[in-house]
Amino acid sequence: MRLPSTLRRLPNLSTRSRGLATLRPRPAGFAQFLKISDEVKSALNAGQPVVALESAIYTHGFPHPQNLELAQDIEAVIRAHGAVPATICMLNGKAVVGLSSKEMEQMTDSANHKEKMKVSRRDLAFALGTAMNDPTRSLVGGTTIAGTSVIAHLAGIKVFATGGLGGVHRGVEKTMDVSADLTELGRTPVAVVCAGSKAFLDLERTLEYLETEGVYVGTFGSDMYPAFYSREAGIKSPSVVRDAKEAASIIYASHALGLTSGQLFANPIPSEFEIPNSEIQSIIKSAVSAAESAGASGKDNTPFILADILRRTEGRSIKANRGLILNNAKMGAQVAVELSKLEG
Ligand code: PSU
Ligand code: MN
Repeated sequence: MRLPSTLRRLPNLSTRSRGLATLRPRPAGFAQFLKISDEVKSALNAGQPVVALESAIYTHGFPHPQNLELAQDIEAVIRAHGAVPATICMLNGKAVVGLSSKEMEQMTDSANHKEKMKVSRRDLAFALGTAMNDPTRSLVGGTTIAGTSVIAHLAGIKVFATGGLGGVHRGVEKTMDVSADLTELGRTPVAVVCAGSKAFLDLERTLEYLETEGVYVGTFGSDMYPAFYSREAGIKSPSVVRDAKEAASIIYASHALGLTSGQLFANPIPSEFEIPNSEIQSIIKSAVSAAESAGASGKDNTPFILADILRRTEGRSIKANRGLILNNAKMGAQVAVELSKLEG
C-alpha cells in the first residue's frame, strides 16, 4: 500500500536509538586502529551495558602502583554493578578498548614506557598514524576525557565514567586555555559521569562554555555544581538529576532526537571523602601560581597542578580522588544498565 506523501516523510517511529551509527555514520577504516577486547565486543553486540574509562588519570595523574590498584578497583566496581568496564588507552600502535591485565600493567607502569603521551583529540591521529610506519616505536598514550570520548564513540560505547572534567582555566583572557574536553562534549554523543571540575579551573566560565557547546549538564541530587574535592563551591548547577534512571532517560531522549552532543552528569564526592572548598582553595591558589612560575602551560598545566596539589595535601587528595572516582564508576554502571533497559 502506498502511504500518503505526508506520512511517507515521517521518520520511522519504531526506530530505537540502539547503535549510535544511527546518529552519525562512523567513518570507513577506523576499525584498523582499534583493538576492542572480546568481552567488550560481545557485550556491545548483545546490547549489554558497557562503561568507558579514561587512562590519562593513570599515566598523568596517579603514581605507580596506586594507579594500577585504582584501575583494577574501578573495573571491579563497574562489574559489581552489572556493567562491563572498557578502559581505553593507546598501546602498541592501537587504541585499545578493554584492557587485559597485562595491558593494564603495561599502561600504568611508567617504567615500561619508552615514550609516554597525554592523548587528547588532536593527538589521536599522530599517535596512531606514526605507529603505522614504525612498528618498533612503543608509545603509551593516556587518553584524556576528550581522547577517550572519541574512541568510545567509535567503539559504540555511550556512557563514560571518570574523575574530573577539564575546563576553562583561570587566566583564560591571557592564555586561551580551554580544555578540549568541553568542545568534545559538544560534538560527541557520549555521556560523561564525573565529580565536576577542579576548583583550579574557572568553574563559572566552564559551565558557560558547555552551554554554548549545547551540552546538557545535570548534578545528581543537588542544585549546586560540584568541584571535585568539594561537594560544592558556591556555583549553581544548570540542572538537577534524580538518579541513574533519570540520567538514562535524558541520554535516551538525546539520542532519539539525533542530538550529536554529549551529556555531563556531575556526581558530588561522598561526604566522607570531601575536602571542603574553604580548605582546598588556598592550596589550589598556591598550585596555580607554582605552575605559572614553572612555566607549565598548555597540555602540561593540568598534570602540573594535579601533582602539586597532591604534594601539598600529603596524600589526602589521593584518598578523595579514589573515593569520588569509585563513586562515579558505580553511578556510570547504573546509568549504563538503565540505558540498556530503555533500549531493550
Ligand atoms: N582534571 C582533573 N583530573 C584529571 C584531569 C583533569 O581534576 O585527571 C585529566 C583528565 O584526563 C582530563 C584532562 O580529560 O586532564 C584535561 O587536560 P587538559 O586540561 O590539558 O585538557
Ligand atoms: Mn589546555
